[in-house]
Amino acid sequence: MRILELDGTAWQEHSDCIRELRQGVWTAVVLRGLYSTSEMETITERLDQIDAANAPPQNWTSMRFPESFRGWFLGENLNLLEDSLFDYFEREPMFSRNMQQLFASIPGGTERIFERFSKLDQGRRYLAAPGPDIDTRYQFTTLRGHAEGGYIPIHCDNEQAWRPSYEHLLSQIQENLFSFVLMIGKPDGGGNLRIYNHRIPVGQRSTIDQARYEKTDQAFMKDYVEIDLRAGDLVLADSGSHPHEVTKVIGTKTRWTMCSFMAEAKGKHAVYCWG
Ligand SMILES: O=C(O)CCC(=O)C(=O)O
Ligand SMILES: [Fe+2]
Repeated sequence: MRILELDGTAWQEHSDCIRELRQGVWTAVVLRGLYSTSEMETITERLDQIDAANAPPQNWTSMRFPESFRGWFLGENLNLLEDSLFDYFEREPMFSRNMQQLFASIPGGTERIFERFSKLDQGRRYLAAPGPDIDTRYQFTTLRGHAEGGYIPIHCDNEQAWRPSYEHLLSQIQENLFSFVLMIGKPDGGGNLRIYNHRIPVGQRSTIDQARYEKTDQAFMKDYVEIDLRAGDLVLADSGSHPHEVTKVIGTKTRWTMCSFMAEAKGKHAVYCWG
């Protein structure tokens, strides 16, 4: 496994590193300090407030992870939606407005992320995946809170695409998914992204259980890297094919992140994002 760490202005010399990530040269690319600590403190305070009183006009749609994960979303996670996507696209404009308000006063807002990606991907455009009707699009991300003891168990993101809610999106994208995680509010401990040194190529549809059994469970579970993000750092990961998990959050501070799934458009002219 190879992790590329880009500090300061080092990213300017890596205009091709996201293509390399998709090709398997890198398992993950870490962008240090994409936002400043104080910018992330501002967002964390706003999120804690939204969380304390989720009331109009900040009408966020929220969803929960399965109960034992002690996590929730602001915005809607495609993986957990019903196959009909009933009303989902109608709620997208409100979601985008809420995201804009959340990042108000932060120069560039969330566009800072996608502009940087574009520069690391030979100028490819990054945008919300187009929906089934001409003026619709997918919600481009989700925000996630994880409380004390919260976690995400081991999985590969490509598995999501087998769900009925992905049916339309799959007709728009190349099949290997990747993702980013922006650390907004770092918990006191834990809550790290742990990536295992194993790759399940897209299309293979073998399960992580099979991989664990083949390598022996112990050998598999010991062979990983943990990405330790500070607030304002972002990781791009080949999370479609690498098994990964989020380790348990320690302490009472909420782990706040923003996370999108991404894939090249069918014609490879752009990269589509969704939450
Ligand atoms: O929050 C993270 O670090 C990873 C999230 C993740 O793996 C997922 O939502 O699929
Ligand atoms: Fe994941």
